[in-house]
Parts: sequence; C-alpha cells; structure tokens
Amino acid sequence: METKWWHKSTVYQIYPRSFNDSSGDGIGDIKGIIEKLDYLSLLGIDVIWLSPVYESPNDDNGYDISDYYTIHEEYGTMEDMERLIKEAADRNIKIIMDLVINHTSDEHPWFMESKKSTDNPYRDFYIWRDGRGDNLPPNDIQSVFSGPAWEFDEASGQYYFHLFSKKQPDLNLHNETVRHHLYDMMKFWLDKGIGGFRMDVIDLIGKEIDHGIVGNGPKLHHYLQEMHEKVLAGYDVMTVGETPSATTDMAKLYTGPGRNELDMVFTFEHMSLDEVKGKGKWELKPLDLVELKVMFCKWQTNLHQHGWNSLYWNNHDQPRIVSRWGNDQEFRIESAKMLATVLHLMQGTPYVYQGEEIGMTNIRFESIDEYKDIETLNLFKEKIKEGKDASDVMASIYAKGRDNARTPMQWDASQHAGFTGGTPWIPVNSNHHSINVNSAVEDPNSIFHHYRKLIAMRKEMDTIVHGKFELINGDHPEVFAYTRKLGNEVILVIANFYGRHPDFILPDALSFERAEQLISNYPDSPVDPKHVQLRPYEALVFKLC
Ligand code: TEU
Repeated sequence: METKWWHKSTVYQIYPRSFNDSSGDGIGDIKGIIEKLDYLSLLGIDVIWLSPVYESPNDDNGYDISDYYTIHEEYGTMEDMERLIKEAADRNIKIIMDLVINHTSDEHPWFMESKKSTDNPYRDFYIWRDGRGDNLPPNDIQSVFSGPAWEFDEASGQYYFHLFSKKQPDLNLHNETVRHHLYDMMKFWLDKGIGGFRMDVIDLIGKEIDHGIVGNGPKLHHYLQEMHEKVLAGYDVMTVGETPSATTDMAKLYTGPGRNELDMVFTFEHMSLDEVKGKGKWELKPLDLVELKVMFCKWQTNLHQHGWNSLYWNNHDQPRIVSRWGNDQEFRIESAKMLATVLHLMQGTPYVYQGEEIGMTNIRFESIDEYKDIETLNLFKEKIKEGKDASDVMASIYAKGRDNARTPMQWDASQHAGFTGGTPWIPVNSNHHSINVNSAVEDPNSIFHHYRKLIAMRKEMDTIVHGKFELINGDHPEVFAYTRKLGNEVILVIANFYGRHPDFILPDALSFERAEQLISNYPDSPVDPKHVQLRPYEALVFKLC
C-alpha cells in the first residue's frame, strides 16, 4: 500500500470548551488553543481534531450547529481560527474539523424555514412525517438521548425526526440540494487550509426511516463516494468517520484502497465490551480481556492491507480509560502507560484525547446538578421517572457519563488547574493538585513522556506503521501480547492488564537471538522476554533480531 502522511501521524483531540480559556469567561477558546501549541508540539502530535467551534445554541455543546460558516463567539472569531490553522502549520500540525452533517440545530435557518409550512422550499431538507393517529409518532425509533426520536410540531400537524436531542433535527441527505450545500461548506473550510474532517455519525446519512433503517442505509457508500468525487478528491487531506455501527466488513468498504470514501473510521466494537449485550451503554459488566484481544485482533487482521484502523481509548463521549480499564489509584501511572503502549504499537492512526497523555481520571460529582451533558441529564430524568434508585443511576453516570471526559484540562496545581482565571463552565477535578501538565512535563518518568516516546517511535519505525499484527498466547486471561512483523524486524509487546503477577512464557515458535528493549513502564524492566513474571500493569516492548 502506498504510504500516506496520515499513516504515520498521531492525532490529538481537543474539546475546545474544556481545553484552555484565554479570556477568563470560564469557557475554553481558540486563542487558548494557540497558547498551547508549543505544548502539543513537544508531545509530538501531527494533527489536531477540533471538536465543533461553529455557531451553536449549545444544546449538545456544539454538535448542534446553527451556522456552519461562523465561529461561535465563545470560541473567538474567524480570524482566530485562521491564525490557529497558520500557527499550527508553522509547527507542522494540521487541523481537522468536526463535520456534523447528520443533523443541524433547530435554530439553523434551514430548519426555521422548514418549519414554516409543509410547502416551504426547505421542508424537504429535514425528515417530516405524519403521525399514526392517536397521538402516536410515525414509528417507534428512539432517540439516543432518551425518549422518541420524533417531535410533534403543532403548527403543521407533522412530526420531525431527531436521532439525538429534539434541538438536533436530522437533515435529509437524500435531497440532492442538501448534499450540495454541505459540499460547498466543506470546500469553504478546506480552502482555509484545514487538514481534513472527522465526520460525526457519518454511518447515519443513508437512513431510510420509513423502513426502520438508521445506520448503514443502502445509499450510504454511494453518498460517500459522491462526496469524495465532488469535494475530497481535490485536496490532500485525511478523513475519519465516526461509525458506531461498523463491523470490519463495513470498515473495508469505507476505507479500502481505491474505494474513494474515507481514510479511516472509528469502530465502537471494543468500546462496548463492558456493556451487557443489547442493553446499551449504561448496563455494565467487567471487561473480559480475552474478548478485547480477539476484537483488536479481528480489526488488525481484517483491515491489514484492506483498509486502515483508527486507534483510540478515549474521546469526548467516553469515560477516561485509566479509570475504566486501568487503575486510577495505586497504579495510575503504570496502567496509563500500559494502555498507551498496547494501543500505540498496533497498526492504524492513534488518537490521544486531551488529558489522556497525563492520565486524567473520571469525575464523581456529588449532585446531578453539577452535570452538564444533555445525555446524562435526560437519562437521570428518565430513570427517576421510571422509579429507579437515584444512587444506582448515579453509579452508571460515574462509570459511563460523558462529563467524565469533559472536565477542564489540568494544566497546573493552581485554582481551576490553570484552565481559566474565571469560573469554569464545569468544575475542575480536584486531583489537579497532583495530576497536571506542569508536573508531567517536568518529570521524565511521567505518563506524558511515555506518550511522547510512543509517538516518536511511530515516526522512526516502519514496522509500527506497516507491520503485520499477530496475537500471542491469545487465551491468556491477564496478559495482552502481540507481535508486529515487517521484513526481518519483529516488535514484541507484552502487557499485564491487571494488578497481579502473572507468568508469561513466550511460544517457542518465536525464536530470536537478541532482544533489544524499546520501551517499558517500570524503571528496572527484565531484559529477556522468554519467561517473565510481570508486575502490576507492566508493559514491555522488545525488538527481536
Ligand atoms: O456521537 C454519536 C454517538 O453515537 C455516540 O458517541 C453517542 O453520542 C454517545 O455514545 C452517547 O452515548 C456523536 C458525537 O461524538 C457526540 O458528542 C454527539 O452528541 C452526537 O454525535 C450527536 O452529534
């Protein structure tokens, strides 16, 4: 496969509201991001994925866009955005923007027109249907944020479809005019010099609501190819689709060489392994490491030379990985480094979510009133109405709520963690006294420097970029081990996922003369990988010759 620049890149996701506030209003902003570009440059990342900064009533923190062409004043101005693109480029960093085209805000002028009457020229920009009578919505599809996915509009007597909040009406992408407006908008941003797009729930744009099809509609790939032809083909950019419903077969369709759709997609399959099957994200079960290994192995193997993986543990919708599958107490540092090692040495483009590189942890607010996320607030209301115990609901929110990822970035030990001089829009985690960027950058053994090394290794070793993945001792219940092979070079990764001391014996088939240690997470790591007794969350990486 021809090597593309994004094969070797590491992406850093910024959730602008919580990254760095330069103005003192308690909300992060674009100037605040510019102030931190040298920090990101030190980390060594190549691309910033910027969550939405467009005009928005913020019902879903910017994922409800009311004007695609304007920067929200909370975040700054178009000049600030242009300066960010330029200052990032000066440091060899590209900016990719969030492309939210499954829906707009209900305050977008298109929707305001659409709502005016059944014969308004914009009516068909959205999905309007008659109810079934007896006050029943057109069908039983439910919103991701609780309740029916249909909202009744008194004035016209019809319902509109919204898979997320009722302030996020779904666009009708079967309407060619809608698609062409969106393509123009994409070109507007690409012409400003951005490096590509992260496409929000892009697997939904081919929905066929009347047939109950939401994800993976029959025309989905056709629309993506059209978008490629009309827009993306003209630019050297990267695209990553958020595709909650993707399997590896679908990922090959999205990302296969020569298909001219997307460069990579986000799988959700590994993220659902601690959920009770079929019960959604709030019903939890412990992670089974063997299942996780099998899942990664499937994606690594099936996409090798037939597509491209995105590698992630975290984003603004997921709890913090060190709290989720690591140990955020006694072994916070070791487990955060172990998780980073396992992820970053696989094949694909790694994503680091702000704060992950210093091992930021989940938050536990005492009261529901301190939570901000619409999904969390709706869930709480709904469950209490159903008669659920508040403490049980809070337990789910502590484990899976999206605000876990959205507390402000912890820059230093001062009040509000150096995030703002004002009052933060959501409280800072009180552990910022010990967990913060300042102390992580100063300490050569910090999680930050471990990420920095992993990111640098990817640039230096082709085996990390192109090597074939093989799982070893796949049924070991506590250890995740694999090799990456390219030509004569073999990289061996051995990682203990738990707090015990398991034995690990290398299979005989993996013969070698010399093992050179590349990176590890304990200061005095063993030098021979043939037979090791691992310490809690220990991760060892060797080059075998
Ligand atoms: O997320 C879409 C999605 O399906 C999930 O990530 C979902 O929001 C979450 O897991 C709920 O449990 C994208 C964005 O990443 C998210 O922030 C937005 O709220 C959503 O789309 C709507 O735009």
